[in-house]
Amino acid sequence: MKADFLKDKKLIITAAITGGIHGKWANPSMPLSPEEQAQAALECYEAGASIVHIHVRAEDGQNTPDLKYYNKAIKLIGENCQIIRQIGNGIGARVIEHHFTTKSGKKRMTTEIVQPSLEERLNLLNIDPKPEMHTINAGSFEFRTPYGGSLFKNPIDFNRKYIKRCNKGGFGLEIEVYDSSHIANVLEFVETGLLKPPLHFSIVLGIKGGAPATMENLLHMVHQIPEGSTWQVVTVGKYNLRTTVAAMCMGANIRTGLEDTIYYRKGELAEGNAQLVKRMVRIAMEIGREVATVDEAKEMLGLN
Ligand code: KMH
Ligand code: ZN
Repeated sequence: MKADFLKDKKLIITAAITGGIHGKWANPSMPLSPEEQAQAALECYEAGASIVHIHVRAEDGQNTPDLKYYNKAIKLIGENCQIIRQIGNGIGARVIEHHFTTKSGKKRMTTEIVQPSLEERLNLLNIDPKPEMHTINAGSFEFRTPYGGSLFKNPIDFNRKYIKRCNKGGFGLEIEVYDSSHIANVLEFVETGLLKPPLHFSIVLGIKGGAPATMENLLHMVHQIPEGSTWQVVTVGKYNLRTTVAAMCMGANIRTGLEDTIYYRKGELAEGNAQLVKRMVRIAMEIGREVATVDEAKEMLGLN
């Protein structure tokens, strides 16, 4: 589709408040407990976000597929405000430390990341109370992080099953694509009628193993998504702000939050998620993009 930067569409802001891997060791303001997440979601909602993208953590601060944390976070967020709750179905990964002593007696440590099983991911569809949206990840690739890499498995049969159950359960879908091949997978689902447009894409850039964060890659991928889709760019790492602002100028929605960037600017950690949302609202006002309310976002995304 064309990047329709001349259309006056309202801007949907998603706050990805926690993320699946790094914790307070990376940024002390990262909300980890359900209570902290509910507070962060409220602050982001008050700042202008209409969607909160969620991953949860156990008491040890590590990622977990345990529904008790999801259930609590979803409930508390819903009690605080009307924000649309979106579950990242990748769940995330646990960082496991391996300590050892070298032959010369030096103490060393390596880390590896361990991802949840597909069964644990499917179980997210049983979160109670029900969130409004789920995220699917449209293809498999080797997801490499500073803590280690592992295959991020998103087989076509798993996605087909997940989408079928989302359709049946009345959940909205956000579709994360990390490369052009993932868009091709989505188009197959459209051809078979499993996915019905308009679709809602996140073009994810900057993850090692996926497409690098360049404007060429962004435009190349935007041009492949079906006409009438909504989209946003999710850039992990140092080009997060530039590509997000570029996407906003191109008529897209935007996502911000500590999942994607722990920094406010180079060398300066973000004070929290709301600070990042507030900056996006200021930029939107400067370029004449009106921020969508939750009701407007629901209408634009076809949510009940
Ligand atoms: N941090 C994202 C790029 C999901 O939400 O399901 C990967 C992710 C996927 O967390
Ligand atoms: Zn996520």
